[in-house]
Amino acid sequence: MPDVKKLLKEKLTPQNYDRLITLDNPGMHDFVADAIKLCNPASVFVCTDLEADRAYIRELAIRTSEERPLNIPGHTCHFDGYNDQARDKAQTKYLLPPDSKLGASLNSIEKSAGVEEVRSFLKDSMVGREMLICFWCLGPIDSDFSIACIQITDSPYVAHSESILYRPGYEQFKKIGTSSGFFRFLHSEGELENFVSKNIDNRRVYIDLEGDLVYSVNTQYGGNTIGLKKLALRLAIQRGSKEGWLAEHMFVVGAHGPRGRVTYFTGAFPSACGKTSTSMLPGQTIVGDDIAYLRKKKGQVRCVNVEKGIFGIIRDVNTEDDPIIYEALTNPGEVIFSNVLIDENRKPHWLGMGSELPTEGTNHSGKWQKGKTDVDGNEITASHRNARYCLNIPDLSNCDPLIDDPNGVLVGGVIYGGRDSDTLVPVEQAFNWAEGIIIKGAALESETTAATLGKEGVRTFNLMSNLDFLSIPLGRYIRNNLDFANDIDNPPLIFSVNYFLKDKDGSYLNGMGDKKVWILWAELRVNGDVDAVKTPTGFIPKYEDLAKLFKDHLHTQYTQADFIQQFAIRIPENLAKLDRVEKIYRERVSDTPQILFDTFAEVRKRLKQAQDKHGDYISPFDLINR
Ligand code: SPV
Ligand code: MN
Repeated sequence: MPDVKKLLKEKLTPQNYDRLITLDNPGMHDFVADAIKLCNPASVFVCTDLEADRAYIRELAIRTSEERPLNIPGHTCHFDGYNDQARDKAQTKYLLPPDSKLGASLNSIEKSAGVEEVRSFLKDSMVGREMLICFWCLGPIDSDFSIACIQITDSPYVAHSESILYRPGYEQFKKIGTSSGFFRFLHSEGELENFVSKNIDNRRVYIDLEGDLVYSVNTQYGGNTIGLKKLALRLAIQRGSKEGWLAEHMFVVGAHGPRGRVTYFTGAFPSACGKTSTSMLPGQTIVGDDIAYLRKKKGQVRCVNVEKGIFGIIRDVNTEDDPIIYEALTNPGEVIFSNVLIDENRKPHWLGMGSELPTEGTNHSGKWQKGKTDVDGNEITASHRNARYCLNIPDLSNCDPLIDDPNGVLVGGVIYGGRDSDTLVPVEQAFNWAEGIIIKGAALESETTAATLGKEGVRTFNLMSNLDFLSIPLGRYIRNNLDFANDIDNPPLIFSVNYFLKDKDGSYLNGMGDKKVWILWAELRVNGDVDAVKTPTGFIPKYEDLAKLFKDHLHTQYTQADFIQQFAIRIPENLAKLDRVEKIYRERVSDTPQILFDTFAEVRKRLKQAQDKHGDYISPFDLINR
């Protein structure tokens, strides 16, 4: 018997060994054997697609105190360490082989040194613990979009989260036979103290693009550990680039237009900028809220949600702004809360939930009472600003019926959004695909949020909201996006949205609910139902179309003054944005396609011509009929 099978036979119970060997995939067996040798677990559990196996993982999460049951059946709460509350961008790196280049914007480490370092942290990391071997599928099962994945982890919380977020993959693994084209993830939370990762200084997330492999260690926060989420996105961007499809940080929503028409939109927004709430807009249907793959099929762009659950920000989920999620979070069903406040009755509370918060309880800092401060003297909020919930989309009443369609859904429009207080109008359509990719997507900026470690509120460049996850040079990524529509007769329309425009006093110009109108206007545009006003940067709505949408869908009166204030073209701010972003491309992105600079120059020229004619701030009414 070859060494690998011998080792597996020694370390696994007969049942678990059979489960693994039934999948006749030598590359997968090698990966498992190597992980066992390295991490040295006390036992190994192989999870199949059976409900009983998922139940075992849920129970293990409780037994190990990684999750605690809450007062509603099916609800549990998990805490990450006090300093382990978001994605660690600094310690997430590509393992770079000699002679390969990713460009200065991508964080990398020389491969042999990086492998040695991360494996030294993984060495014997699972002593005394159970290793969980899980199989999941990215994308709908049995589809051109599907990618089989194996996750090895010692965290039942990670495995439990994945069982909610992804489709089962054991049967899918049988279908791929001996192929090596699967993604593999090895995670250990490392040494624990009070059930959370102790050695945060040794937190590492290292990505081996050649091996379709990601190592993650000494961390529990989902964005660092749930392999199929942002770690797989990095592997998929590289694979899509080789195979001619796109892997994007995008929601997918079915927008419901007149006469029962449904038009699907994908949307890329940086974390915590209204992405989930756009995918959950009242009256529309959700396909996904975070990651989409786009492929061309028969001359059309189609896409899938690679997930089937939501790992969403819980802050501000309340009956008014997110009624469907609030309902799911307050009724029986499978939900994992993370980093919220738990009271003595095992009830979860979070910032912005719309009711008064208790003054004491348990949160990510341990025992908490109002006014508690951390070692730096900063007040600790009741729940963390990046606290999350994890639930199944099919459990929601607004789940789109095509969520699992192996052919994906037809993409009518693509939306780019960001947190921008002073530049872009609430919604605008790009003149064409290339200009949309360049001026809406590649020029995307956003003010930072609590979803990553570091200061909040700083304006940062984030092309296609995908910068954190790019695994190919930026110029190549832009080129791929441009070329994607080359052989498509009617590519999706591209829009920008901005929900965060403020007046001079710093108050938001729009209500949270207004985004529904912007999306429904885009739906009408995709279907050629309404005209638009031409601006130097694209097409914006006509006042009367918005007034009707506000009246019909939000039952509010939208005034001409609102329209002028929100849709004024802000020439100095738009020019400054072009300058800022162009500087980044000139200085930091050596492979920027020339068409990006040419398009910036063209748009700058149009802005300046409009400025000469109308001044710095142009009312949309001044642009009509010209
Ligand atoms: C995001 O931050 O974009 C998320 C959550 O969707 S994470 O898993 O942290 O990436
Ligand atoms: Mn995300």
